[in-house]
Amino acid sequence: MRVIRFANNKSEAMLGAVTDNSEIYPLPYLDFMDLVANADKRGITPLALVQEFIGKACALDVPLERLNLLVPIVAPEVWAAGVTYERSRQARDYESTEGKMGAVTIYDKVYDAVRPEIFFKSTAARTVGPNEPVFLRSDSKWQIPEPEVGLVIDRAGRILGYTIGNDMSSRDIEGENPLYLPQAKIWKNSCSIGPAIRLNEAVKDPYGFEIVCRIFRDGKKVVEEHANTSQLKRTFDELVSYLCRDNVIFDGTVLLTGTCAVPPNEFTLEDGDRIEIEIATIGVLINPVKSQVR
Ligand code: DO4
Ligand code: MG
Repeated sequence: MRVIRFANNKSEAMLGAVTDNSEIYPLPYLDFMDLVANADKRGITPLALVQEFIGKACALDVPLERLNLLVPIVAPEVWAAGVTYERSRQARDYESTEGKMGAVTIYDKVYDAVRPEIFFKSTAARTVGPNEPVFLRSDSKWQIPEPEVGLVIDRAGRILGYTIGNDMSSRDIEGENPLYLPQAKIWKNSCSIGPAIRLNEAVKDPYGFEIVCRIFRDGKKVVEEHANTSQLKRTFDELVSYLCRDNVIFDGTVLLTGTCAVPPNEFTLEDGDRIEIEIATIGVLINPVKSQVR
């Protein structure tokens, strides 16, 4: 069972449930956290509440592809974990040593350390949803999408569901100096999440998500990378526990869990590209790429 947000024909935001048979039911809750709060009040899981509701409701007569999907949760904050996969460590070693790999880097150290890398990624105002453009930085010549599993958590650090995130990154800015990380990671429209949230209780094995990232240019596929959350160095609970430690966390925070699919080193995004990130049981997050208009 997945939860989506979509705009109805009066352009009002609605919450919806998508069953494993792709039936869509509008839900009578303001947003995802309102659904969770109602389930908590009843002492049942969000999945049980949705199932109870759709047992008495009528499915929409519109396929998912025809809905105007919105960001599935207006996350007050998006945080991200880094170097949680061997592939991310290799890519960072490459960009920070200008390809002269060999010496031990900070990325090697953080990959092996007990404490994970957790950084601030985005706010609601900088985060876009399905089909909205992600922007390129005007001062970077090497930019890529980072396809990641996103955990939707509450203030207590409960993992409520799983979504897809794109942690847009500037490889040359981060490679020049790791202290530039906030500039390599945070700018207008540099984060995308969606298209749906798969409820935690509807996920059998979160370490079995297959992630596919495709990038299209002039209608042709120019990148296709595959990865799997079984390759994660750390557990999702471990990442959430470090994020929450001695911190203030808001309901509906999203934690991106690191990238494991990196385009070839010679690749950089261009205006007009289209990024597709797919996790079969969550959906396909599609975003066009645009230069910023200054
Ligand atoms: O260390 C910098 C960022 C790492 C990251 O975003 C990732 O591994 O996904
Ligand atoms: Mg990342």
